[in-house]
Amino acid sequence: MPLPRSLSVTSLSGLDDWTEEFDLGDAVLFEIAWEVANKVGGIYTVIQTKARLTSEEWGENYFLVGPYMENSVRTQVELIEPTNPALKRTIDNMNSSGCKLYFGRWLIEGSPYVVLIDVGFTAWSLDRWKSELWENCGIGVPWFDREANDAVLFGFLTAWLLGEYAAQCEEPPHILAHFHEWLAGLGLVLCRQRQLPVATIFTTHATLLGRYLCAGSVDFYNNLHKFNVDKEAGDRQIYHRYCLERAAAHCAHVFTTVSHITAIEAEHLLKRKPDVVTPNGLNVKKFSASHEFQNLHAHSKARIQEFIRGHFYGHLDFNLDKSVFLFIAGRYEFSNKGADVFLEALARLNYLLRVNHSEVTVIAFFIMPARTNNFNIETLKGQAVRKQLWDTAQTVKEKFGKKLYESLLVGQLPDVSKMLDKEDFTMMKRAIFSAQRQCLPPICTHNMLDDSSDPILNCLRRIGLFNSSSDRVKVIFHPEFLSSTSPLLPMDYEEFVRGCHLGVFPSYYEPWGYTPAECTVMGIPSVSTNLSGFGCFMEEHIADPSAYGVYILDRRYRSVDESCSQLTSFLLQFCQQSRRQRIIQRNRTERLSDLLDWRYLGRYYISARHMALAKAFPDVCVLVRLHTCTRVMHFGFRYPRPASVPPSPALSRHSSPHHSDDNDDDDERYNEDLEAEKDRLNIRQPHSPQYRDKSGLPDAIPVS
Ligand code: G6P
Ligand code: 1S3
Repeated sequence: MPLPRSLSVTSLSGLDDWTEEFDLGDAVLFEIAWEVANKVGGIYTVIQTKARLTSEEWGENYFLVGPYMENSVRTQVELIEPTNPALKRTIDNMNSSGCKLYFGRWLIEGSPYVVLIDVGFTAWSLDRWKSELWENCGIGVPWFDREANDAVLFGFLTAWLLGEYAAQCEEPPHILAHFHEWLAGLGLVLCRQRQLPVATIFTTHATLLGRYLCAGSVDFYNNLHKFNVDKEAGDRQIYHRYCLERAAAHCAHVFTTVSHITAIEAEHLLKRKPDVVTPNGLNVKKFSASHEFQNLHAHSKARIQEFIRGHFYGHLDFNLDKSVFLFIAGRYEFSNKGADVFLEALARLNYLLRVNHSEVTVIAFFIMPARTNNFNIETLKGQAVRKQLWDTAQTVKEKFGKKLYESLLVGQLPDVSKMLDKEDFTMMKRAIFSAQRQCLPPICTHNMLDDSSDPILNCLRRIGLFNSSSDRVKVIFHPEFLSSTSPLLPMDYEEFVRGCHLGVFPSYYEPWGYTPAECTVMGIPSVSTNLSGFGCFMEEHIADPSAYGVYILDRRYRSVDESCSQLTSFLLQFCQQSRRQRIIQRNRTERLSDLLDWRYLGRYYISARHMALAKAFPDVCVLVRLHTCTRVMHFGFRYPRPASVPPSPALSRHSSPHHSDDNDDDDERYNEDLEAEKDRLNIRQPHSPQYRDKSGLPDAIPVS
């Protein structure tokens, strides 16, 4: 049931008080992105997870607009007739003018309506539209850039859709169109150029130049103010894309981005300061019993352990129960995502664990898609050998069990030496022989197409991590996203994350960074950086992030070498934690999930929408304190240090744990800590009004 769509908002935490009220009436919200029902990267996650909240707010008047991708539509979208009469006429008119638009419900939480545009169907208009773009906006798009060509088609078609919709409405409509990222930005530019009655918002999730510059060896953050942006874009042959992005940012009534760090970047590279920072949220699932996520961890970990047993067959000379699973995952941008720093830290960690004769073994997973031609034989064989050993053990167990049972039935204790016969031993020996291996366990699970030039593989060759017996750090590179239907590791990403111990995301360029955020809501500790939107956000709102399992690496004020050392020290400390310490830390991590829920973070989107409506339709919507529009907003709350952590980081056992598994005193103290923390939480229950800040966020102390 949609909520009444009144735009009255008072006293949002962190936002200035503004008390205007206006009725949305016939207003409709179009949210436009290339990743609507089309999974490419993080923007898909933003839109998909936010849909429920936005649908609740806008009800029948919320439409997502994206490209028509047959495969995704087949599995994710139920095609239906448009419910809104004006939109139905719009789609019919466009379809009878040579376009192909589909209407449906996207089968995700909130089941929002989607308008999907087949851009290829209208490719015959590309040249004409490109000329128009050149004549009206002075932006020339070269023929060979397929992505930019798609952006042109998508832009013209979305502008056509909005213009046609406006024409089909009986009363002058109040249309709000929210465009995400440069690929969708041209639609916004055309709306303004054609003076359509549309309030526009442009959100950038990363700047094009930022991404390109960081991928090279540039000291990006120290030179932000110095870049000659036109030249840099031209040098990288992305000038036309850059123009589209910059035009969208400048034409928008309201310009937003996902973090403060990207706001600064946008100000320098796009030459407009964002009006609002809209941090990315998630749909947080709360379990009724708090230990349930811990059970899920144990369950998923057992499945990863099974995979490890197969992968390392013949070399299982380490204790799986004392193994720690680390992982990095995401788009394969080697240095932007910090895979370089992670690998270097792993090499150093390997050395430290070896010289300290540690019993801990670290298994580091790299889940980053690269060009492959399927799984390699050795990896598949590993799982087959494991299965064979398992089957042999089951057969012998059954025979053993039967004999044991028969012996008990006749009231005798069995003669253990006769329980297994020669045939059983032969079978077992054969299984053991077939599990011998002459080579080292593979690093990579797939056949890489660019093996000799792959940055991860080359780095591993240089630092000498080859999964040899003496290595305490083993590496598995899975160059494909995970899937529950994989014959190798049949787990989806969420299950995999839950089964790991620590996500490591030492990114250099990361406007937000969903991966550590996802870890947090699943109660899995993670490493992020003070150059990522997420890391900065957590640093701002948590007094002692590492105590909560949110390790923030300094990549801003330290050299690469120093950052590697810091990461090594985080990892070493993490490896030295006892199981009990890890459990306590996971509890704390999970407690932060409210902070990342769209229920709270969605307010920044609401605020951006208000501003856009107030700017575009000043006669109907007036912001009493319009100056809020030009401020980058801040939250007004901060999570305190957990009660059990001493105030000085030097004494903080949780942020710098270095205790052995056998230390009962420590375990005892941790237990007491946990109890103390529970007490503290009881007096600060979510429903206890004296501890609620204006945001309504539980367990948060307002900052004065
Ligand atoms: C969860 C489970 C425990 C299990 C633990 C393992 O907390 O509830 O039963 O012992 O995970 O934790 P670890 O950090 O060693 O994987
Ligand atoms: C971008 O995707 P990316 O991984 O290329 O957008 C994401 C969603 O806003 C953001 O989390 C990420 O940092 C950006 O880099």
